Parts: sequence; structure tokens; C-alpha cells
Amino acid sequence: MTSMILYYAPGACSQASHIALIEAGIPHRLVKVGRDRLTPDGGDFTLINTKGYTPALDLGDGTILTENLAILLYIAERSRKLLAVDGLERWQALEATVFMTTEIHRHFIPFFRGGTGQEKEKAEQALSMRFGTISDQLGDKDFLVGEQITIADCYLFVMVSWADMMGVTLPARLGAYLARMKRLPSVAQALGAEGLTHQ
Ligand SMILES: N[C@@H](CCC(=O)N[C@@H](CS)C(=O)NCC(=O)O)C(=O)O
Repeated sequence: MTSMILYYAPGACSQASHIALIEAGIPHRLVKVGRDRLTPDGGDFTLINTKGYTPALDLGDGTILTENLAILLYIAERSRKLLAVDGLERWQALEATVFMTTEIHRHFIPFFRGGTGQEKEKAEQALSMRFGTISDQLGDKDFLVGEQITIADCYLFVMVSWADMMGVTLPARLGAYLARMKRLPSVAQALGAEGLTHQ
């Protein structure tokens, strides 16, 4: 079996899976997918993932796994890192990750797809409420659940950096979290590999 391949777009939600692969210490190769859904060798990404979006993870034998949540869980289960194997913290980390994939991610659509001012305002209100919830949950801890980085942090980092980039007001605690996460070697490596060292 050859190494896994992560199909990603720079700065996209695939970055959560990218950070998780690095944190887990799983050998992988990266293949960038352009806005035209082509890979750098001119390949048609929709033949790899018919859904057309990133992330997609080739498990090393040509099997393709899609959906960030499933990929993050796969990485955690394989590495026995990034998610407690049992106990309340396991379910709290899952709860937080689902909250991000279903309740936060979609509210960025107006910012990325040229929404109207009104759509953006509505989205910002929704994001502000949800980031407030996350900020309360984070409290004074370094990571969202427990003492160590989990899949929830891999995802939260991307959501918070999108908010920062789009000028969505963030609670001060999440601003500090963003700065702290950027200093983690895994995050710095992922940003560098995606060509986002300016962030
Ligand atoms: N349900 C998917 C959504 C993935 C998604 O929205 N990916 C975006 C990047 S953040 C994408 O590739 N969009 C390009 C497209 O849909 O063509 C997941 O959770 O993995």
C-alpha cells in the first residue's frame, strides 16, 4: 500500500484534515485541486471524487473517503490520536466537530460566493452567536475539549481563520486561540505546505 493522498484546496476546509494528518503522524502526499476542479497534472478531480469538493482522502489503495468529519474520524481512529478513545471527552469533541461542520461552516457561503450585504449581515449574526458558544466552551483552556488537541481544534482553527480573513468579529478568546494555533508546528507545516505562509 502506498501512502495516503489528501486532495485539498489551499485554505479550504480540507485544511482541517491536513492538520490532522500531520498531528497524527500519518505519512501522506498532497494533491492540490484548482477552482476548475483540475489537479496539477490536468486530471479531472470529479473522476476521483464525484462530489467535486475537497477534502478527499485516498487511503493508499485507491479507495476514496470524503466528508471532513468522516476523514477526521478515520485519521483519529487509525492513529489513536486527536480523539479520546472513550469517556465524555470523546463525545464532547465529536459534538464540537459536528457543530462546526453543520452549524458554522455553511454560514461562510455568502462570504465566499459573493452574497449580498444583507446575506452577509445575516450570516455574520449567526456566526457571532455560534463563535460565542465556542468561546464559552473554550474558556481559559488551550484546546476546545480537554487538555490536548483534538479533531475539533483542527476544524476550529480553519473556521476561526476564515472569520479573521472575512472580517467577522471574533470573541477576544478566539483571536488569541488563532494566534496560538498558528504557532503549533503541525499548523505551521500545513500552512507552509498549502503555500499560505503569509497568514
Ligand atoms: N460536506 C463536505 C463539504 C466540503 C466543502 O464544502 N468543500 C469546499 C471547500 S471548504 C469545496 O471544495 N468547495 C468547492 C466546490 O464545492 O466546488 C465536507 O464536510 O467535507
